[in-house]
Amino acid sequence: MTVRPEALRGLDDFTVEVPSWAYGNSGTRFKVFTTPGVPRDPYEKLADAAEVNRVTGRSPRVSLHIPWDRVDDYGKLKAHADELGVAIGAINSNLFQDDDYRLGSLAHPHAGTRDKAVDHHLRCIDIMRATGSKDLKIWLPDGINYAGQDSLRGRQDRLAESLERVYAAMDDDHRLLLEYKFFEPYFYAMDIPDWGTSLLHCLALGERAQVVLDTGHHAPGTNIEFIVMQLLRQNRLGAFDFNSRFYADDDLIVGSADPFQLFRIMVEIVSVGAHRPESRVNFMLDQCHNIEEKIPGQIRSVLNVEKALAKALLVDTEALSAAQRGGDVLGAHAVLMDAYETDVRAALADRREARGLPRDPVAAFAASGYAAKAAETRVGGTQAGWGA
Ligand code: LRH
Ligand code: MN
Repeated sequence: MTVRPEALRGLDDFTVEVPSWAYGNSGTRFKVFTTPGVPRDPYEKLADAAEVNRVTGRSPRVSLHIPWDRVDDYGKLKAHADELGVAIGAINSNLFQDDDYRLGSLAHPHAGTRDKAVDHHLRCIDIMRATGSKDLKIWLPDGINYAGQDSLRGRQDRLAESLERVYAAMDDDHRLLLEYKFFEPYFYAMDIPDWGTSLLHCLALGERAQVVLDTGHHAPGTNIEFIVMQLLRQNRLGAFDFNSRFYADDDLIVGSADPFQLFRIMVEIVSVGAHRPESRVNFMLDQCHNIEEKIPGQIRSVLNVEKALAKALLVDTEALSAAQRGGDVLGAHAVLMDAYETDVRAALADRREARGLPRDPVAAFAASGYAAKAAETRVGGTQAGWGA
């Protein structure tokens, strides 16, 4: 299939949001590897994220995680972001690193602990106001490890009440993005294990509560694009946390483990125009670069999402629906595979060049000397990230 430039117009205003924590050290319970030049504070994380945007022209927002990105003056951090040409994106709360939350946070049996967790979100909402962020992203790590440990229904009722208090404290132009995960850090039951549970809580809260789909948070073999379709049908797909995995929540580079799955997800997105900014679906990355260079890893991730969307935009929708209507099983499948098997890399490089961007962003970053300069100048202090 030849790639007609006009077929890729759907890429014009498409953006990806990158996570501040991808630039810090990360690892597994076995080891956290450190590398020279890793950022030591949110200011340096933003600078690294701005490098990704400089060479890809596609990632103008950076998600923050609180307290990992705590600073004394969020107005100053916003001004720094403005100077770098990026904006502060979703504010992520953190309910998974506090001893008080051993038995839960927003769903905890004790009202005092729930109050503490709700209060953390009120602080996050203040940070949204100071940074111009419109999205409060809550991944609920709560759950239990043994049958009978707590009432499954009681936890849902307490969670619903806590979420209502957070939602009520938000401004009218704020969104609450609720992320689910089928296991870890608890293993018998997570309190928001799946898209259905997140959706039910969002429907109970109101219009501005939307579901976050993290591509690493499903049981192996789950048809994720089906969930994407269903959440779009309900108008409740608020955001993606893109990454990829072979087994569990591996947080690897999106599209590296299963590029065909990413393409199938983008086909559902394009089929209803949800790739357009007005859909307000926030396409975010949520990854950790444990062994590979972090900025090149982020650049490759943004390019993988761009490439998957480009292939999805090539699907001959007329031929597809004709084959589907006609019950032409293999014909319909072939239409999709034609688009997927089309090499769009040259067309994307041409598009970048036409927009004054490097044809090869990875090579452009390598040639910039940015990494060597960071390793040279970022001496002293404590590197950000796990184990910091
Ligand atoms: C939980 C999660 C969540 C973030 C964290 C960094 O696994 O996906 O989105 O808070 O990773
Ligand atoms: Mn996530």
